[in-house]
Amino acid sequence: MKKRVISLVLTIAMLLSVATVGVMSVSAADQDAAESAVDKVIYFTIPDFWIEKFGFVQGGSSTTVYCHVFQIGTADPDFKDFVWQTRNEKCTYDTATGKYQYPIGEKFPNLKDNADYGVIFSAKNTSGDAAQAQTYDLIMGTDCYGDEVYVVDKTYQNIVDSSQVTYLSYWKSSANAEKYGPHAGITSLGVLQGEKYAPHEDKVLAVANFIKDYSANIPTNEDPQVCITLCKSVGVEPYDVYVKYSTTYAEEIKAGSIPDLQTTAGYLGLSYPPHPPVTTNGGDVNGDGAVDVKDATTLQLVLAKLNDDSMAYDESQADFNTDGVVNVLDVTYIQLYAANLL
Ligand SMILES: [Ca+2]
Ligand SMILES: [Ca+2]
Repeated sequence: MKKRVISLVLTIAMLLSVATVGVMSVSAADQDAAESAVDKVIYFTIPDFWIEKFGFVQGGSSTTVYCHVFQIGTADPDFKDFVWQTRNEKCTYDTATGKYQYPIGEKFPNLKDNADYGVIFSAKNTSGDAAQAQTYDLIMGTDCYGDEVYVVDKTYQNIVDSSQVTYLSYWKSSANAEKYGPHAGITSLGVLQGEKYAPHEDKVLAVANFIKDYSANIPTNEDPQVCITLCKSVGVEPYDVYVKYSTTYAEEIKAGSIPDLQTTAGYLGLSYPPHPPVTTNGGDVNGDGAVDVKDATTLQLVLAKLNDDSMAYDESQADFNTDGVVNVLDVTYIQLYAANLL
């Protein structure tokens, strides 16, 4: 009985939504035009603590606000970025709303829905002391159009230029705040900074790039080593970083302009040449509740056909490395596992 009531409600809701779509489609063309003019704008407000600290005037002629848009990840040849704090990056102040706005749809008509971008707002006094402040890299997608960026009183060093202090900023809409945030990046010293990777970004490549670009900053006698800690904080497997590095930068490695594979394996705490990580399953071959060296011994005897019927042997536990066959590799991996080497 209850089920029927629910489905009736759903049917009514569906009818209503169909009706609404029907009405909307009449003026769809008009709406599209209006949308591109009004909604493809992003908003910004100078935070009070910037006004106090730097002497900015919200909406005042002595202060200019700029919006810098950049690509994250794969370079799109259609993307043309503007020079920092130049005319095309200027925001306008709307006295009605008390907000700065940047016409992103007009300045960047070719941004793609399935690509990652970043945005930095900055404010500058154009008269007097020329004080300026800027936000830290904030990830942006085309679904951020119409949303507003706000600043919090928390700073990071600029990843590219460590002499610059930048303030963290976020999107106001909760959906955008969930998806996009202060961009996670690796500093030249191998420290993870920021909060999020962009939706289409390759985290494994980011760590590989750190090794390529900043090997001079990687001490080899530290424990735990920089790259191993970095893999953990970024959430990637050292082996995957090794593979990405070796395939992406094969030419540079061959030319000797960046660390060779043996050095890189060392940075990542891998043997050389490294083995792919093993997925393990089972292993309690003798069924005594633990996976230890006794299981390796049992499996060895079974494989050599030296076991007798009195010996406990559970075949379902024997393919320890999950490669589909039971053989001497499983003995080896159980031994490594028992010695805490896996
Ligand atoms: Ca066992
Ligand atoms: Ca196996």
